[in-house]
Amino acid sequence: MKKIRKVLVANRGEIAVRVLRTCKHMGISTVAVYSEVDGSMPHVLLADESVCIGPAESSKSYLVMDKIIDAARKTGADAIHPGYGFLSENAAFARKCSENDIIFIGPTPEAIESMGDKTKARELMKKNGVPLPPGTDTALKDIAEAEKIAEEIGYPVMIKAAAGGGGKGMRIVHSKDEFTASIRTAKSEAQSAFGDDRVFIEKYLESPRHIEFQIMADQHGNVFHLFDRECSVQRRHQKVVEEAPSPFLDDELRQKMAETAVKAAKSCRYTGAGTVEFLADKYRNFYFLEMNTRLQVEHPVTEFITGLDLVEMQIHVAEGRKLDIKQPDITMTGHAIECRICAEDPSGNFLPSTGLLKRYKIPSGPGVRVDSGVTEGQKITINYDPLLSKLVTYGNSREQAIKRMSAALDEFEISGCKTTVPFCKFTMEHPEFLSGTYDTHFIKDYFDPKDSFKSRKNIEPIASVLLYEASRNGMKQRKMAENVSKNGKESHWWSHRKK
Ligand code: MV4
Repeated sequence: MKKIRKVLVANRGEIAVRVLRTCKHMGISTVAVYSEVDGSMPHVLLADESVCIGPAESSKSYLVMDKIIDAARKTGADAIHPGYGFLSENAAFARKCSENDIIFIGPTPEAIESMGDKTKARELMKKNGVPLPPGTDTALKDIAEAEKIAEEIGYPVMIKAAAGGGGKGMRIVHSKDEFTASIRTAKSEAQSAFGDDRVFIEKYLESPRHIEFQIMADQHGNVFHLFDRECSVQRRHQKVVEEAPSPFLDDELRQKMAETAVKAAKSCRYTGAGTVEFLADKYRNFYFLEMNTRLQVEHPVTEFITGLDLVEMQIHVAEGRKLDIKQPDITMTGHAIECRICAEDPSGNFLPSTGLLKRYKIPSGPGVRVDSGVTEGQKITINYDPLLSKLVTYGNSREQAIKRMSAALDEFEISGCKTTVPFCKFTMEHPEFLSGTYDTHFIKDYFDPKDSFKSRKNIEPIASVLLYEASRNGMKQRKMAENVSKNGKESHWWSHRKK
């Protein structure tokens, strides 16, 4: 057991601020690292100490292991928290930390490696009775073998890169005659993206839901789950809206998936915070997708429904403490929703949006949490991930959490770059989301940039402008708009499903 006295946060933006906050609550000294363009970022101002680690390019700063280690040694930090992204799932970095007698606040390098290689992960899951989509659990040897397997499992199939994850290097193949070309392309993409051309095949699950379970495990063999999160509102494998608990699960299925997630974590002797991702199909079967060996962006929704501080738990585990809880002590209450507020333009295919953050006024109020990584006056560039902040709301019910989210989105004032706020607002109002029956095709099926902001179909034009304006500045106009639209045609602009 080694008490951690000073933590260096090897990250930037909202997650760096979030980790620093818990360190402060725990009386732990803090060190921030920053690139030459990040000197006035909130995380630098919040930390007790800070070290410049180089130019704006991540490859010359946040991703340079030796610079992070040197900053820790120079400031006497006894632990490093990697956040997510950057070096958070880099086994070599975890190894380098321990070689320098610095605690890596995360899992062992071995756990990172076994879950990072998707074929190794599948073999381990299969051995431990964790359900997988039908397919191969080893990398394919040659195209002939691959073709035979694809025939056996039946089209459509999904080709995935062993070194991939998060959707990188994935291809859907709908028929035999597309297969050879697709495998060849998938292999060359995997080779250029990961330096590893190994691929495997799975049965493609149509319209699945993406449901994940939070895991927290200590170094004494205790593994707990902290319930589930629904992450099906995704765009090109980037989650946009997440919620906990999933509206798809009932108690029975939740228990089954939770036990499976704990089994998956135990199979790789996992320690720390991790997430087991599943896909669930419309027959309520579920399948292991991958395990993320880091704290996830969307962890605040789990913190809201369990009342736990996941970063505090990570630090306790990293100190070697036994988690002094039993599974039944971990309960879930209420409902939480997270919207990722990104500098992207939803009406421009979510392409990154840059500019100067002229106005940045965050919402607040009962059940509202904003994990913010930026301040007014800051330059938004494409140097880094476009995530500006996470807007998280909590309610005693899903409906209350949604209402609070919708109101908080109205209150959020951001100008100087486009953001995903209007898309999140669209989601909070969409019947498919409101009913909880959405799946991973939600954005593809329902979100049409042309329709949803400028003019809403089948509603009198005046009402659509008022509705749009009302959604941006307050109730009065909205009431007017709704009255007008009530007298107009009843059908909603969103009632068509594009399928
Ligand atoms: C799948 C799938 C359907 N069938 N695998 C893998 C990475 C993760 N981010 C999404 N992944 C998926 N894997 C099988 N066998 C569906 C997804 C998936 C998805 C795929 C394409 C486009 C968007 C998606 C959103 C969520 C899940």
